[in-house]
Amino acid sequence: MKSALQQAKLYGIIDLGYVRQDRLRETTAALCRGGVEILQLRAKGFSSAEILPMARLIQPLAADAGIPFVINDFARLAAEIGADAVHIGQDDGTLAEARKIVGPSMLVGRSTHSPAQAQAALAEGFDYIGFGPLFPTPTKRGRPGIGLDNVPLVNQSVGEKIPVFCIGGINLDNLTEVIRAGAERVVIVSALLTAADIAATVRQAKIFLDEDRRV
Ligand code: TZP
Ligand code: MG
Repeated sequence: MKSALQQAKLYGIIDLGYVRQDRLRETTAALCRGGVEILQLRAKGFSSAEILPMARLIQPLAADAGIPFVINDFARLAAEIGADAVHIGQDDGTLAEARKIVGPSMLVGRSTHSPAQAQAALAEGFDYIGFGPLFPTPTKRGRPGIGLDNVPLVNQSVGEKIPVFCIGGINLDNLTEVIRAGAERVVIVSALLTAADIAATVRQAKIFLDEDRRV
């Protein structure tokens, strides 16, 4: 799964703020059919016990697609279900604490909101980072957009060692601008989950990211 992570340009999230529980399977299938290259389950406000059956439902779809399956926030749950990765924020403790729970081989990702946090996550040994929110977003309320100015710096300094996924307010209308600013990999949440045709929107996002790969 480490090599799948290295290749991945488009990271999708099943966010329970946008996906009804009775549509988990079909929404996940659409993201996978479109070709997301990593899949996270993010369920703010839900307990680990509530998330467990949802994780078990969609984990096989990610496995069939051959993409890493990531649990947000809950390291113990990630370990219990044998997820490929756990993703933790700035307030979710250290990498060493997470490693005690998930062991040495699970991928561990970190949310970062500034170049200093991005560098610190690299130095600590995280496997990848999210960098953002680039733009203000209803998916993560209360956080200002950090803009595009530091994208080249972080993508070069950190991105040459571990994958850097730009995140926050990215959609098909601004993806080209984000790529031109220096992003090579992105996380897109609401713009995929609220699309009329999720798989087609994923495909279009990948076309933009692949154009970047060719130039
Ligand atoms: N972390 C930083 S921004 C964000 C998270 C989880 C939300 C991104 O969602 P969207 O809908 O693509 O702006
Ligand atoms: Mg968190």
